[in-house]
Formats: sequence, structure tokens, C-alpha cells
Amino acid sequence: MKHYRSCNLCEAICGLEIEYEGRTVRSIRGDRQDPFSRGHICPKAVALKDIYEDPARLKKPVRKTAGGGWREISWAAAFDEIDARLGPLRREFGNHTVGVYLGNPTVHSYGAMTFNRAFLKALGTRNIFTATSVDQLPHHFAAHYMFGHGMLLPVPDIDRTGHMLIMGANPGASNGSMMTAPGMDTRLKAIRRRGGKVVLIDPRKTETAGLADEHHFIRPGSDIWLLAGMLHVIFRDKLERPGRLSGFIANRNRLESVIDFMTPAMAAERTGIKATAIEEIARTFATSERAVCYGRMGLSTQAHGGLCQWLINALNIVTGNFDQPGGAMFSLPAVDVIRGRSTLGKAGRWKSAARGLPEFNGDLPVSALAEDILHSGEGKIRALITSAGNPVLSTPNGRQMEKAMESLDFMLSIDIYINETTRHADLILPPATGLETDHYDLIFNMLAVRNVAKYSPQLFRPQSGSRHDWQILRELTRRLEKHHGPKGPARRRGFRQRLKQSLSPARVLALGLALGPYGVWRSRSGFFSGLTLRKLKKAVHGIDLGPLAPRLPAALLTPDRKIDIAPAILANRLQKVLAPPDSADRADPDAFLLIGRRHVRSNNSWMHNSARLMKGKNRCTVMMHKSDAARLTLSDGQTVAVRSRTGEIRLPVEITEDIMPGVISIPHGYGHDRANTNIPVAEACPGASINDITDERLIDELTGNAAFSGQPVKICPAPAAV
Ligand SMILES: Nc1nc2c(c(=O)[nH]1)N[C@H]1C(S)=C(S)[C@@H](COP(=O)(O)OP(=O)(O)OC[C@H]3O[C@@H](n4cnc5c(=O)[nH]c(N)nc54)[C@H](O)[C@@H]3O)O[C@H]1N2
Ligand SMILES: Nc1nc2c(c(=O)[nH]1)N[C@H]1C(S)=C(S)[C@@H](COP(=O)(O)OP(=O)(O)OC[C@H]3O[C@@H](n4cnc5c(=O)[nH]c(N)nc54)[C@H](O)[C@@H]3O)O[C@H]1N2
Ligand code: SF4
Ligand SMILES: [Mo]
Repeated sequence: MKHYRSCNLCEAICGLEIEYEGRTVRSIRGDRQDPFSRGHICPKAVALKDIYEDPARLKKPVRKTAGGGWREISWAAAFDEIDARLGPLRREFGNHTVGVYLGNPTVHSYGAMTFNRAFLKALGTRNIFTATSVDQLPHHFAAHYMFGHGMLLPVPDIDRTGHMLIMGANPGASNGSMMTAPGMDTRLKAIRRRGGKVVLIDPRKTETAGLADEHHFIRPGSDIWLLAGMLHVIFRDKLERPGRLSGFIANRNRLESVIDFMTPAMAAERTGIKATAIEEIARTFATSERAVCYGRMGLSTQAHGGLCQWLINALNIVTGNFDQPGGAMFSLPAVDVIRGRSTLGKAGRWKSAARGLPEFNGDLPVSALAEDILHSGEGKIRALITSAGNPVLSTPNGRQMEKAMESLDFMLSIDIYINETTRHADLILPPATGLETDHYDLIFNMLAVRNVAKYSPQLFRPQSGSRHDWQILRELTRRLEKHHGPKGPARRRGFRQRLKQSLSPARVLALGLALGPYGVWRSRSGFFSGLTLRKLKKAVHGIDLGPLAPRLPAALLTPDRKIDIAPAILANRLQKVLAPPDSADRADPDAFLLIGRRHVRSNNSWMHNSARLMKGKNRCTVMMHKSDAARLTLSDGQTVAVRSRTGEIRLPVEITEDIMPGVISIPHGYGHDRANTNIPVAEACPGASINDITDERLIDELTGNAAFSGQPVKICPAPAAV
């Protein structure tokens, strides 16, 4: 039998063709008939079978025993215990005493996406933290102030561009992020086949460098100077060509004046890229017929992440490569999550307890989570709920996070494994996952480089007694509302409850499609139904709704319906940042600058228990330039200690010429040597967690996002083990 669905492991949403018999997966291949992915997959897709069959995956709730072990309990007992533990804490200390952390697979599950909102509302806490603030928060921040909504995210029109400037992204390994486009290597090669050019800016010569025409090393964390330098050249040489956009751009002069003194020579000093090269990069970009600048993780997880994402948008706008084919464009997804409502005003309404970091659109920076649990004053977090996240391995200062978790009065995790985070929970509720779920990509269809839609049906029924994430969330919500729910006439409350209990993600999707831009429409002769869930279900390979089309100014949600090309909050910050550093600012000459790395056969902190993905040589190494290794007399494979303010980790050196001297790279998501998990991987590839040495105090001050890139660390040969 054949089954068709999209892979929901990463943002590329590749179409899969799965051959199965009974409850056994025979093969997983790329679906050649998927109009978007056309057969492309990566090795991780095949591991969906491993997740499905994994004996270590939890199927029933587990409760920690007094001895620190785990015992399976019934769902009813688990929910009762959650009530019994959370209730008194919330009554005594208020709703905000419960903290929540939502991790990355949340956005890859439409069950979680459609049912989390009601759950969080019922919890009524302000202490909501997500993986967004160790990832793409700067993109939302820039979009919010420039376009009026944090989700108005421009996507590079990779299939029609003639020149792509990639900064701090490695789609060659990550398969693309905030740019859903399955088959990155084919799409990047196609730019060059069309006679175009791909330029990469990265402190490491990555897999993507192999697909680019030009690669420039850059000093980690200095991209803001390159972007400002490029804009300087464009204004100075009168290469500005915003075209039709000029009718709806506000604050253009403010932008020019704020970058006015940032000459290419000054940019060269900060970035390590020659001034002549900066001039050349800027001029080629501005004079190419269709160009697009795209910056991702390397840019958003640095001290100036918010400024970088802003200036990338600004660069695309002033050169006329915005809302135009081949430039950065807005999708028109079949389910519109924005629905014409601005997010402006939803920032800084409350602050984290200990450090006073501001919320953004309901989210507090996760760099402040552990300290708010350990906090002794007002606003302390006493209970924590994690869902689909592994913050011990994925957020800065993991050791402090562990300590904080151990101090909690109660911790609940919704997760499919006992891992480095969930082992601290009192209870773990495991949802059905992967092949056992139906799915629609609410977010990645929105970030796609074509307008596409695809519904993935459930392949296997969850094991008996297992529940979907949305069923878990719905039950948690029902119980919270029962005890502390909204007031109102009993009759209305009863109706609302029944309505909520009858909802499912598929019903929400059906409604979203009907209300969406391809849904029910009206003409003089009546209503017509366009794209319905039924039609979507019939199109098993997915539906192509066409290339991205210009949407501005109509889609803008700023009060004046203009692009704010230099919002005051960003321009003021840039002015401060570009000012020459005082002597105290100078970096320690012995320190290395730390950057991260991803590998195509690894997925953040999990899936390391898939033998097929983990085979081969150890990937959890410190990459270091040959000249640095020679200076420190280190040999390839030698174990070194890497130290920072927050801790020390030990791992082998991998000597290479593919990294900038003075920079080292360590992948994240390892460190499986913590005791008491049920993941057999621990023996196979424990590795070490980079986030034991990343510092939660180093953030992008503007947005609150973790500033992983460019953190200073020291290296020394590790003393021999005793
Ligand atoms: N130093 C450094 N740190 C980083 C990064 C970096 O580049 N460098 N990258 C950052 C980025 S971009 C991200 S997105 C974060 C990720 O950070 P997190 O989201 O905190 O971590 P993940 O590793 O994605 O953890 C996913 C968790 O979800 C569980 N899970 C898997 N499937 C399901 C499911 O269907 N339902 C539920 N409930 N749980 C499930 C897994 O068992 C695992 O515990 O890490 C960030 N941390
Ligand atoms: N195989 C695989 N695919 C994944 C994931 C995974 O774990 N494994 N994770 C998924 C997730 S959650 C995300 S968010 C995406 C991320 O997708 P990407 O952003 O494409 O992935 P990264 O590999 O983090 O790429 C960041 C690049 O920035 C570079 N860099 C670091 N610091 C700097 C800097 O200061 N300046 C510049 N210019 N460059 C810098 C790094 O060397 C690296 O090559 O990938 C997704 N896809
Ligand atoms: S690239 Fe991403 S979506 Fe495509 S098969 Fe691999 S993990 Fe799945
Ligand atoms: Mo991410």
C-alpha cells in the first residue's frame, strides 16, 4: 500500500511516498508527484520509520517514582495529578507562577498549533517562553516594526532570482529555514544555471559554500557592519532603486543618515572582509536585475540580530528587490494566520522577573527562564510545563537550566522521550507523533517560496491508549477552565465547552481554508467554494497555488500602510552600535569566537537514537583552523577543554582550513551523557552540549534573542582522564 504525506521534521516539508503493509513501513521515498518537492528528500525522512518503531518512545504517561525511576500511569491519573499539583500553586502564588516552554516541533504539528492558544489562555500566565528566542525572534521583531505584523515575513524568491546573497545560513545542510523550498541544492544550482550568482557570507566554508560562486569569511557577530557598509555604498553611489515601492516607504532619509558614516573601510575593519570586496558585493547586488539578500540563524542569533534582519529587509527594499519576483516576497497562504490584525503595541507589555527583559508578542526571552525559576523575589516561577522542547540542550547555560528545573515545585513535560530536559519532570505526557498524526503546515506553507497547500492524513492509528497532542492540550484546557474558567451565564459556558470539545485540528483547518484567500468567495451570482479541506484531501500530492505575487501595499499593517524602512527603535539602536568601540569593548586576544553548526543527518537535540542517522564518524567535534591548531600544538582528534563564564566541555578537535582563523565551531543538540534518560543513544554518541558553555547573559539587547554567535571561549588541551 502507498501513503502520501509531507515530512514534518524540518521546514522543507518534502513530499513522501511511503510503502507499508499492515503496521510495517516498507520504504520511505521522495514523492515525485509532489508539485513542490518533486521527489526531493533527505536522510532524516527515512528515520520517521525509526521514530515510529522506537521502543524507547513513550506511549503512556509516566510518573517519576520516589527512587528517581519511572512508572507508567493512566491518562486519567496523570491529569488528576496535574490538577492536584498545579491547582494549589496557582491559588497560592497566582497564575504567573507557572512557566511554559514550547519547543521547535510545536510549529511542525498543527495539533499543537491549533490547541496551544486556548491552553495558554486558560493557564493565564505571562511566563511563556519558546524556542523562538533562541532562533528567529529578530525576524519577527523587524517585521513587526517595519510591516506592522511579526508574521509578515518576506521569503526569498529563490526560483526566480538572478543573484542571491546568503548571510549566516547553511541551506546546504539545514534544507532552508524561513524559506521553505525543498531541494535547496537543486534550487541554488538553478540560479547559477540561469546565469545568476550565489554569494555566501559565513565564518565557515560550509556545504552551502560548495553551491556558491563566492564565499567570504566574516568575523562572527559583525554582519551589521557589512550590511551598513553595503547600504552606505548604495546611497553614496546613487544605486538606490526602490521602484514602485517608493510610493509607500516611510523614513527613508532616516535610514540614509544613520548609515551615512559607515564607510566600507570601517566595515572592513570590523568584519575582516576587504573594503574593495564590500564595495563589489554591494554594487553587484544593487545592479543585478533580480537579487535577494537572505540571512538566517547566523544572523538572528547574534548580538545585533534584530538590526541585521532589519537591514536585510532595507537592502532588499532600497534596491527594488522587495515584493517583486526574484526578490524577497510575501506568500499568500491558503490559511491566513495574520487575518489583517496588526501586532503593533504587543511588545514590552511585561518583563521577566529577575532581569526585566521585555516580552515580545506574548513571548519572554528563554535566556531569562532559568534565572526566573531560581529567582528569590517577586515573580518567581515555581512550576514549569515544557512541550516539544529540550531547553537543557537548546538554550544558553544548560547547566543552570538543569539546576533551575531541580528546584521546581512541579514540572510537567509533554514529550515523546525521557531526555535531558524531561528527566527533571514529575510527569511526562507522550503524544502520538509523526506517521500517527494528520498534519497541515500552517507555518511552513506561509514561509514557502511558492504558494502551496497539502494535507497529510494519518498513516497509522496511534497505539491503543495513546493520545494526540491536541487531545492532551484540550483536556488540560478543559480542566483548567473547569476550576478557574471564564465566568458568564452557565448556559453560555456549557455551549462554549461543548463547542470546544467538538473541535479538532482538521475542523479548524477546514474553517481556516474556507475563510482563507482561496476559500469561499462571493460573486454577483452567489457564494462559491474554492479550496476546501475535501479538495485538499483528494489532492494527495499537494496543490500548487502558483508563484508568489506582489502583495504590497495592501498587506501592510502599519497605521499609515507604509513600509517603515527605519523604525525609530531600530535606527536609534543602530546609531549606538555603529559608534566606534571604546577600549573596554575590545575582545580578549586569546579568546576564540564560538559559532554553531548543523548536519544534514542530525535534527536539533533529538533523533540521535536513529542508528541510520548516527552512523559514520563522530560529528560532535570542535572545528578549528589549521593555523590555530598549530599555534596551540593540537593534533587532529585530540580532546580539548572549551571554557566560558558558564562552564567547560570536552570534545575532540577537528582540524580544517574551512573555518576562519580565530573562530571555532561546535554543533548543538549533543550532551546525552546526562544520567537517567531512556535514550539509548547515550552510549553511541554522547557528545557534549555547546549550550553548557553558551552564556545566557549574552543576548541581542534589542530583541532578547540569545546571541550564540561570536561568544568568546578559551581552549586548552584537556588533562588526561584519571
Ligand atoms: N547553541 C545553539 N543552540 C541552539 C541552536 C543553535 O544553532 N546553537 N539552535 C536553536 C534552534 S534554531 C532551535 S529551533 C532550538 C530547538 O530547541 P528545542 O525546541 O528546545 O529542542 P529540540 O531539540 O527541537 O527538541 C524537541 C523536543 O521535542 C520532542 N518531540 C519530538 N517530536 C515531538 C512531538 O511530536 N510532540 C512533542 N510533544 N514532542 C516532540 C523531542 O523528544 C525533544 O525533546 O534550539 C536552539 N538552540
Ligand atoms: N539537518 C538539519 N536541518 C535543520 C536543523 C537541524 O538541526 N538539522 N534545524 C532546523 C532548524 S530548527 C533551523 S532554525 C534551521 C536553521 O537553518 P540555517 O540557519 O540554515 O542553519 P545553520 O546551520 O544554523 O546556519 C547558520 C550558519 O551561520 C553561520 N554563522 C554563525 N555565526 C555567524 C555570523 O556571525 N555571521 C554569519 N554571516 N554567519 C554566521 C554558521 O557557520 C552556519 O553556517 O535549520 C533547520 N533544519
Ligand atoms: S529536508 Fe526536511 S522535510 Fe525534507 S525529508 Fe529532510 S527532514 Fe524531511
Ligand atoms: Mo530553529
